[in-house]
Amino acid sequence: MSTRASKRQKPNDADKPFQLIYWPGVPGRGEHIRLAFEASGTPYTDVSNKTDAGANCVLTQIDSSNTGDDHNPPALAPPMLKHGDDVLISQTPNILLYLGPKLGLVPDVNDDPVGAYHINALVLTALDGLSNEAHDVHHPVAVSLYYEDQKPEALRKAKDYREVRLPKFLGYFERVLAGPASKGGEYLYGGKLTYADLVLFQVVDGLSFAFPKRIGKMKESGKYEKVFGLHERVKGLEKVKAYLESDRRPKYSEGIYRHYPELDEEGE
Ligand SMILES: N[C@@H](CCC(=O)N[C@@H](CS)C(=O)NCC(=O)O)C(=O)O
Repeated sequence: MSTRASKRQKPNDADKPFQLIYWPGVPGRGEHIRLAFEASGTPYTDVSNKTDAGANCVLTQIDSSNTGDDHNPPALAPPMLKHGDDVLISQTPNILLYLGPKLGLVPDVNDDPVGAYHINALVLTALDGLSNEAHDVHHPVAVSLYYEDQKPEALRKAKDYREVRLPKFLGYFERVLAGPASKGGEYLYGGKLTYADLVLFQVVDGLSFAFPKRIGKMKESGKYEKVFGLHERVKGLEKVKAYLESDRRPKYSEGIYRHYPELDEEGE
């Protein structure tokens, strides 16, 4: 076995420094990684705190001349996680899958060998419908075009998103919380906080910023009580609360969750 392979199998490498590489200025997908560190009280550095240097760090990583190194393929897009000097991984749910056991945000593999896969499925589902699709509402034609250049398509997509997709996905998570595998409905899986709860918190939070009217009505309907209850519960966790009140929490603006009032209109 090579030195590197044995290093990779070291059970506890959580003492190596963690660095989040993400665009400055928006919560974005980087927020899911920040929340995992913050909620678990894990020290990390966040290059997006330094506006110019942070953007340059991302640009260097995604530059078309970057072919990666002997162990790490290059990443297409942020977020990226650097762990020590030798690990660089990308893709939000993949980074969370890597961090989960190291940060104590999944059940112990010896107690529950399948738990991490359930948590990953919940996260992939939340990101599909409540993050990626939420982004596509304001950019339904092309990421490279301005919102104003795809507004008619965005209006059509927003109506379907509000009326069909949001109820479907929030209804799904309501069922997960009502199901026996949640062990009581306070958290999504196994009766304890996992990173899937942090992801659901963040997507519901972002949607509440982007679609305040629609989410307000869904809250009032009482049909998604458990989902909104989880949002409040996670928001009130001591470490999460302290983070949300700190200047480390970026404000919503021109990221995945954007508030365009016309995309939140009801009853047309
Ligand atoms: N599936 C990827 C998506 C990554 C992604 O789209 N990142 C955005 C920032 S949040 C980006 O810079 N994308 C550039 C592009 O898609 O061209 C993930 O979850 O990490």
